[in-house]
Amino acid sequence: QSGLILVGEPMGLLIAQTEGSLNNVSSYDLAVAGAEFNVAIGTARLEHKVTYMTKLGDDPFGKRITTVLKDNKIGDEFISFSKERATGFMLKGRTSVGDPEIFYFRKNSAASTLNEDDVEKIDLSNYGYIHLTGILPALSEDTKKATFSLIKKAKKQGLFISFDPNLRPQLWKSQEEMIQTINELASYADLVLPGQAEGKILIGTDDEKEINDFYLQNGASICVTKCGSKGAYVSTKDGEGYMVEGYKVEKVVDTVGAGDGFATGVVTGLMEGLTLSEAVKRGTAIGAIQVMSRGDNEGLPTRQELKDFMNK
Ligand code: KDG
Repeated sequence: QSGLILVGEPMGLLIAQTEGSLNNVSSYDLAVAGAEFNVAIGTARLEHKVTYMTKLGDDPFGKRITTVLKDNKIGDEFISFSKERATGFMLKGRTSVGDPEIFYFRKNSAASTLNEDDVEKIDLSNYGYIHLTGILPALSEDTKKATFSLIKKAKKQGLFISFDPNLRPQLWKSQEEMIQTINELASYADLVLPGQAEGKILIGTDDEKEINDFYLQNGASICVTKCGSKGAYVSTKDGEGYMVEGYKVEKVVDTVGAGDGFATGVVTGLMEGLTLSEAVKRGTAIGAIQVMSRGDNEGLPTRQELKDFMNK
């Protein structure tokens, strides 16, 4: 009953080989992306039982994603293929300052058709943990309903639910709908993992203590707000509150995926029975390792790599 289950949209990822606007880039490296997918890979690299559910197109991106799942020994029993719809993909720019430019080709993708019937099929009794993000409900009305029915089912069955808001304003019809949906989903979670900038949008403040207080009052038992290179601020419903310092990174290569690395660290830490502060420390370590790598998941560490990094 200890495994982790994730549901989300994986995509082909084209990473620009040169800096500058995506409109002008002419060569790309091909990889795969997806927030929940990244967490699945990170969790599998740390040798945990993990299953990932999605719908893929019957196309080269879809096939490549199934290969990555197999190579990483991620459970794929809930993967289905659509005959009519394609696997989504995205372009990612290259930059030496701030976040890279992102452009999605995912509207009406195969994964956007995941619906309540699909998640109804999952037998959650084999899992102790579920990790969800705010991306899945942003894809379509179907995925929004599916996310709610899944989180409610997980709650009823007593799984430990972690939730990362992962705001993607480009995917929502309106900012209002985004805020309302994300905060409502967060109310079912045991652990909420917002970023400071997300707090500003979701509740109107980037003060980490205020963000955590909001999500604790909203229903969570733990809230950890990511404060970039400073680390992360932890609050629990028992009244604890403390900062866990981050790791120094020599050179930030690409910020995308840092939050997924962080979630991987915290969730696997809790799965292994580490203390909350140790689990969050692991989160900051994997987040730091992630920003040093260009891909969204290639840099995710094995157990030995993580140990070496944390001991350095
Ligand atoms: O968190 C990283 C993700 O943003 C990336 O891998 C792709 O899922 C993705 C998205 O929607 O941006």
